[in-house]
Amino acid sequence: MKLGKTKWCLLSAAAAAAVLGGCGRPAEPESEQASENIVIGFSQVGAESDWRVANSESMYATFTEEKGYDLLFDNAQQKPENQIAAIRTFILQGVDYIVLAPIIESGWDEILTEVKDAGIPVIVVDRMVNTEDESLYTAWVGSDTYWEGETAVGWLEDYLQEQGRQEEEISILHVQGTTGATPQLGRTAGLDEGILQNENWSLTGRVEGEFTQAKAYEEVAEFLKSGSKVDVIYCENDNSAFGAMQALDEAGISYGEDGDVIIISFDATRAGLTACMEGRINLNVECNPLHGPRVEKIISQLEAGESPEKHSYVEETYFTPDSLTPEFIEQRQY
Ligand code: GYE
Repeated sequence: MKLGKTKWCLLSAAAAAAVLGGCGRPAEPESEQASENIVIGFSQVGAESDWRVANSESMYATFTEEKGYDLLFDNAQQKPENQIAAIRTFILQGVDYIVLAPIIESGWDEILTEVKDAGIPVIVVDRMVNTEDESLYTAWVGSDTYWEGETAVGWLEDYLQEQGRQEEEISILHVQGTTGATPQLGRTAGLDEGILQNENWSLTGRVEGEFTQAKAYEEVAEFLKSGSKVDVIYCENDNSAFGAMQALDEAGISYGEDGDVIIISFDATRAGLTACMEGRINLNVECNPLHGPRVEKIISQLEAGESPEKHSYVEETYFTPDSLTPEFIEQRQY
């Protein structure tokens, strides 16, 4: 069913006419008029991490022209205002669907109301939006980052117990992701709860890694200059773990299975799992970026007039060095 095409042409003409102040029907490019495809405007967070690159690749690989889609991809470069501008452009272009991977949870009510008024369904993917009114988006699919945080903390409790360190004072350095992003909120909530529950654990520092290797490296290197004791570095994604490890290497501090500092990471990308298999990362909690087919399923349901589930969570697991082999890592898609 190609309902999308008709709506797209009508809306793009109307929207563009509105912008031109109603002074006549604007010319539409040939290719747009002829398109039978479902047009998707995708506002992506950025390219800050290996996870994100895998996520973008999954969207490109799913929404191909051969399969009947036109994917308009916008990279917001980690700036929320860029996402708002991209969405406004998608409205003017009269896309059939807007897919939004929001950088942060807040600040969506106004623009999503504009999208709703334009009659375009919004599918939120990966991170969540925190809106007054849930009817501002049609469906969300992503990871349970609160589960991920709790899982990491539960593992750390067990690991310290196994090592007979359950009574020891444990100093944790926290490398946080982008403030206000769902994976930061979920993973941080797990750690905060763990610190409340274990009175021998304390936060020795909290730095902003912004989910990138470069920022995490800079912040951890700076922190290490203080000479404070660090037993655990809780990194909110693989790339920030790489940055932290780089800083530890330079400071001559050992880490991982045979080292002095326990490294916890999230994502379980190939590079992250390789570091884990080598014993450099002690725990890697999985976060699956392959959302293209999941978003496609939601779009197919909408095209068929069905109602997709409002929120769907991806099932995930976690990895430690002894649970990994090169063959296993090789066959993973990211
Ligand atoms: O963990 C991180 C990325 O939103 C779940 O964003 C995603 C996170 C992922 O930059 O690597």
